[in-house]
Amino acid sequence: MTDRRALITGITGQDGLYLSELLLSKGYEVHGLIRGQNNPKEQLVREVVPEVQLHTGDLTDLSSLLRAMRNADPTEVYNLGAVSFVAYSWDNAFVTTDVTGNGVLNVLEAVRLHAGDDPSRIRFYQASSSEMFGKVQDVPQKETTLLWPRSPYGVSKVFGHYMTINYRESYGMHASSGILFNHESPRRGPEFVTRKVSRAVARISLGLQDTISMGNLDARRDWGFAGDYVEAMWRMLQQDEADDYVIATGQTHSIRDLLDAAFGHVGITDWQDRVVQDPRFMRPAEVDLLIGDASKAKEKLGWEPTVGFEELVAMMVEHDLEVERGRA
Ligand code: NAP
Ligand code: G4F
Repeated sequence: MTDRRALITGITGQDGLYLSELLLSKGYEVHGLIRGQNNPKEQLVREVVPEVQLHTGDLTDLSSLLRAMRNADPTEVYNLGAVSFVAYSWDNAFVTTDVTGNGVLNVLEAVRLHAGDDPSRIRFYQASSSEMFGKVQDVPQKETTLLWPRSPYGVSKVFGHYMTINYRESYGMHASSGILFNHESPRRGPEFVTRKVSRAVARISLGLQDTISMGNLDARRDWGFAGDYVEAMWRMLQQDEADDYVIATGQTHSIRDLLDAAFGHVGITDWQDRVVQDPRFMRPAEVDLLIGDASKAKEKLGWEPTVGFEELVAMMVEHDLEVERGRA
């Protein structure tokens, strides 16, 4: 039995899969929390990372988390589980609060109770988000920037963020929070804008679809590659002291830039006729500009992103071309 055991909530998500691969490559025994009585994504986890041991549980059910803690007996816990789609959080604010907000408190409690006399013996990572900056009060945003969330999701993440800090300060837990800016990959859910665009562009270029319906094209995001970002999570938990870190590329691009890059990759330079503006995809309150300052992570963790915006978009479009050609 290895002495490095990780328990990951959100194992079926984009980051859960990349983090599992990273930790397995480092010799960890990896455990994952999976919810529901017949989760359709279980098969994916079993195919991509068959070594991972799965435990049934839900972030809203403390007893299931305690059982998972007892069975996995982890040395590190990564809380990646969440209702993570911002647009959905307005229509489902209570569920989002329960899972994305109160769920963090449940995991912290499970860690604290399982750890016993020495709460710092189990290291904890919380997946905080640049969405917490919302109506941004600094440009670029850093660890000390005032939080001003603009969505029920953002508010829930702020709760989880401060609970993590509070457990560190109250119980001496080794609890760190990664304030991660948007990170993407071919594994990104199709509801998020990068994957929605990469899929549609692949289909349009293959003649399988004519147009794409979009919301606000002026919002700007700091987009990085998910594979780079899980490395930062791991590095945070290897530090002697727990702390909070911004993880970002320091570059910002609009949704128009994203469309330019994705359509450009398949040789379509004049994409305006292909994009239909649809009010259904506009949000009640928007986060207009995100751009992060990750200099603390660079200095303390030695972390830097390795994949730039154009390369990321190309990677995603290429992946979707392959998928769609297989379907054609
Ligand atoms: P994701 O792909 O949407 O994955 C979310 C995960 O949470 C899924 O495994 C999902 O399981 C699980 N989950 C949802 N409700 C649950 C519940 N009640 N109990 C247990 N698990 C539950 O998200 P991601 O992109 O990998 O992001 C990982 C984390 O980082 C999330 O907390 C997200 O909010 C945060 N974050 C993401 C970004 C980003 O740009 N990707 C940036 C900052 C922060 P099912 O498959 O069963 O639904
Ligand atoms: O891809 P998005 O849905 O991501 P969003 O809202 O920035 O949230 C993601 O990143 C956060 C980190 O900052 C995470 F915490 C969160 O869990 C999630 O992973 O939307 C990006 C932007 C928004 O401004 C949105 O209004 O794209 C704009 N957008 C324009 N048209 C669209 C669309 N977004 C989506 N999903 N679909 C559209 O058609």
